[in-house]
Amino acid sequence: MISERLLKELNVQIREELASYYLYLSMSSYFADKNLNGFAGWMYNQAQEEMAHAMKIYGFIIERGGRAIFDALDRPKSDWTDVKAVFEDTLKHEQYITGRINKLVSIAREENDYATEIFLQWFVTEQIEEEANAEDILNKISLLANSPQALYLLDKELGARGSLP
Ligand code: OFO
Repeated sequence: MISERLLKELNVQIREELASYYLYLSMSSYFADKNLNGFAGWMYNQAQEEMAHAMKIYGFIIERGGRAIFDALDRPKSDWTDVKAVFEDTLKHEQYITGRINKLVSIAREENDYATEIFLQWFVTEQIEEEANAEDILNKISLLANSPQALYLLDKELGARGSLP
């Protein structure tokens, strides 16, 4: 059985992952509005991944005999100054989520809950990729130097990840 303290934090994490889903959908919509459909598709697919993260935790809570609680979500930010600002926010957000995952691992250790600690390892690894992806795109955006052609090519490249619904 999972401890009350850890269950509470895992439920907070479901909300954080759903908030990530909401934020990335909002970013996707921002890009679609600017006719950057490759960026929009990339963010839409990122949002889907966040929903999958939330469901992974939901499934784990159920498996361990706990009760999942779905808390209210705040309205996500919906406007940015430019493409770069969106990915700066993405990187900041992922760094925050990494901190949350590390906190969960610490609590699992304190509670001697080895099953939860092992479960969380997947998220530890995933966060390395999440931060690296955001950093990689941010670096590419820094090289654009206000060139519309370069932005068009990057939009095309990001669109390869998947399209809008
Ligand atoms: Fe769920 O990793 Fe991003 O937020």
